[in-house]
Amino acid sequence: MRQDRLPNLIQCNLGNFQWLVFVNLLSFCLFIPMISFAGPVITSGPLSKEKEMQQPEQSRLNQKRPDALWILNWYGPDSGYMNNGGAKKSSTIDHIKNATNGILDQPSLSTIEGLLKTKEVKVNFPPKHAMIGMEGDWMIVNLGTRPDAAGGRNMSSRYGFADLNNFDTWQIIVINAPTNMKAIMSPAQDDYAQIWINGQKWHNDSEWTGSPTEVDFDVEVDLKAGNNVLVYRCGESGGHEYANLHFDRDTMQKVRIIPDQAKTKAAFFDELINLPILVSHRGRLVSFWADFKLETGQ
Ligand SMILES: [Ca+2]
Ligand SMILES: [Ca+2]
Ligand SMILES: [Ca+2]
Repeated sequence: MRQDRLPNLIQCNLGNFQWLVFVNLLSFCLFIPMISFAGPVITSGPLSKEKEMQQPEQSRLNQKRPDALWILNWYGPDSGYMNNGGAKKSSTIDHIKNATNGILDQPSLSTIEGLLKTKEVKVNFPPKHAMIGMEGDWMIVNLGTRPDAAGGRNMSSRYGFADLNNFDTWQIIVINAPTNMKAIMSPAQDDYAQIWINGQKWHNDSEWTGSPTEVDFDVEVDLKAGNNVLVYRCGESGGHEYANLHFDRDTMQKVRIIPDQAKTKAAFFDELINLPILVSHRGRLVSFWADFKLETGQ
């Protein structure tokens, strides 16, 4: 039997409706592998010390995701680190550590204990590296109404500027998870992204992704029951500059992320105190503050 006759024979033996069902079924079967091979998820994190400044080994996804649930409200220093000499040159220096006399550093800032220190601890960038108007305090960092707001320059716009170059920014969220769980974290940055969660580094990518909604790597991360702190540093050299991030929709249905409505530092810490009651690792219901004392042994 010639192969090109096969569809005709099938069509003869099937009515129009069955034929439609057959075609739809075939399309669906072909679509499943397309979903499976959408791109690899990085599952090898967190990064070991030796790999902290290395590029991901996976190939780039290059996926534009305008409809993802981009996180637009963050918390962070009231200034970027200016005159950084270019994002790559600056990337290996822990400016948070230098600006807090070692009271904080980037990994410890991504812990509840470190985050609470920002109630008091100032970030003192030397005058040459401070933005105009910097007080060294911490503030709500808003990226605008969309991930591609401000012409793809939300590292500048969050501080009221149009288009700065050669600087680093840090932005923080707290992710309140109901249980220990995995989540898929997806950054879109220009230029250099470094991300820590709960004291460990999970992502390092020295290259811009291509657009404010373009994701190059999906990274599986561990969230623990209760509060998780994520610190997202982005280094800018020139041109566009943005630091966007989303999680998978399943995660977003389960977790609560702050800052939510907070417009001030004080309101952010009010949101932190009022996060949902959690089950501690000792198996009893405790409030956030009791949980914090358990974890820190206070
Ligand atoms: Ca890309
Ligand atoms: Ca850039
Ligand atoms: Ca710029």
